[in-house]
Amino acid sequence: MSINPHLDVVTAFVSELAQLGVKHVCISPGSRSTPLTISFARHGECKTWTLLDERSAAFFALGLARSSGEPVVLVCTSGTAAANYLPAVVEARYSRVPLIVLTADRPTELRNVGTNQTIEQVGLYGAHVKWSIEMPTPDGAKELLAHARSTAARSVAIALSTPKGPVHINWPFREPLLPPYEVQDEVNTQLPKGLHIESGQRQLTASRLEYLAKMLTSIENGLFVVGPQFQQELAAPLLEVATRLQFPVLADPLSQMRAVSEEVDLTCVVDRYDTLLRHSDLMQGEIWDKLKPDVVIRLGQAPTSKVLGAYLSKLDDVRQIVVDESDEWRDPLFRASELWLTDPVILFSELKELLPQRETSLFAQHWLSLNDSIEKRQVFEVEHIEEQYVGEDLPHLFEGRIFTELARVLPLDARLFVGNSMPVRDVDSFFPKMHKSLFMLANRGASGIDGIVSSALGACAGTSRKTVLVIGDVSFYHDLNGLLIAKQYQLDLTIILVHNDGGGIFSFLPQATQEDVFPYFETPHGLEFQSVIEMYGGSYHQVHTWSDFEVKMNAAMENHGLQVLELRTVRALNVEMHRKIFSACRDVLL
Ligand code: TPP
Repeated sequence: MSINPHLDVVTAFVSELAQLGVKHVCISPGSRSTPLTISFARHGECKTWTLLDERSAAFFALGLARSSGEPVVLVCTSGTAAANYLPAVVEARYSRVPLIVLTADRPTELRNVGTNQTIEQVGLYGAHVKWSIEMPTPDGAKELLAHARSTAARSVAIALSTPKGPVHINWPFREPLLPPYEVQDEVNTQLPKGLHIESGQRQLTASRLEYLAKMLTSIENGLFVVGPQFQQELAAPLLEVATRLQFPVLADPLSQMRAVSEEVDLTCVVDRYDTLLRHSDLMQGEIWDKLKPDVVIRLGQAPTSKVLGAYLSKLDDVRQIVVDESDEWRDPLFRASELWLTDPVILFSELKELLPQRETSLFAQHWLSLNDSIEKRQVFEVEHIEEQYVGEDLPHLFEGRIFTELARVLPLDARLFVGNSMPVRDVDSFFPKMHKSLFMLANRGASGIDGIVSSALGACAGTSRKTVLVIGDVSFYHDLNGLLIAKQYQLDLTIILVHNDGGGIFSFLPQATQEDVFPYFETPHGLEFQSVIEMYGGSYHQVHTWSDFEVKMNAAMENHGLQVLELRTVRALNVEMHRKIFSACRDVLL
């Protein structure tokens, strides 16, 4: 037995994680976590990321795990270090991202007795983790090696089982944590390694599938609504089913069904529902009847568009089916009449083989031709709205146009990360459906404006694909710390910073009319970000026109490192432009 028992147990744990294919570990500095840090650093099979700020580290791990679909490990010391993981753990829980959170702790005898840097860590993340366990304090007992291996395997299995999500393992370590010692041979030789985990997705039986295929074929007017979901492979089978059935698909930009490869049929995709449905006063009489479905089939998280949510709520006499791989209740509208608890990729891949091609559908034509007319009008308005402000001494780039421009200039297979607040709403309203495969990401599990820079850096860390983040200035400010990761690891992230000096979204809300209290919401800060960006080794460019934007974006796609393109906009003007564009599109409905 070694003099110091920690490393044997932790090494057994770490080597089991590596055997099971864990590739990335994000380590923040601290003394109590020394056995974990040494073990990961020396083991050599996992890529280690040294990240100073635990809050940012956890969001980075989240971005990395979401974009790869594989579990990422976090390691930190005891105390508030562990508490700083909470926001990202919450996001991971609600957006189903696999994280393995390892927090170091003092042994039980040193808790609740006034010991320094010791807080209640057992169960720290509450219901926001799928599983949590406290390890026994390593004491040299050989059985703990087997337990450590088994726990590592179990943490991977649970993080990856449906629905994916975070797990927490609290590690008590008794001093001395050092000096360094040799790992005993028996850790590597005498125990079973690499537990094989056989697991499957939920699947329906052949007879149920046949029944559903018949049932779907008998529906005249069906409508798909696909909210945020991050399986790119769902687009092809689902859109094929939609084409066969002639069911329109209202596709959230985060559904991965707006920007797809050439071979995927986009005919049924409706991308302008947010503009169409916001005119709820016109949604009655003839238009309402023409667009009203007999059945709605919903997938993914709740759609980004508020007006789409309101529309679905209004369809309270319509049969609504929720398809989900897990039995978490994805029905915030309480309108579901059926739940199909099955893996959507498998379901639609199998269904498409069973469905005949429907010739035409008047219902689909109504949706798609209206979508077409709105799109034409909206594209025209977006291109011309700024002309109304020429001559005014204000920056007047229209924030929504970022996404029509990006649709053109983003290279094939790029990743587009959108910040919460207006970026995610603008991508919904203005990003067109197109044949160019892109991966669209955002933190929509809990929709925080924190940690977005770090999450986007995590998303670009695991790939050679170009990654672009669109973010508001308040969200950018919130996560300035995250920029260090770009400098440390020379990550190629291009950030489009929409600087309207405050929370622009609040100017759209009724709070904007309450002048005395509005400053509590809009929070202008007067910050200039150039020097901070440069401090982190980034290059900063202001953009003044759209041709300038294109030139700088193209250059950014060629260059390396952190690049920030800043657009200065004016909150009040931005609201006015959005309203003018939406109201011009209203004419299409009259
Ligand atoms: N704090 C967190 C952590 N998350 C939140 N979602 C909020 C507060 C509430 N919130 C939503 S949007 C927003 C705030 C404070 C303003 C964001 O401003 P900015 O990032 O500049 O984007 P803009 O509204 O200008 O598009």
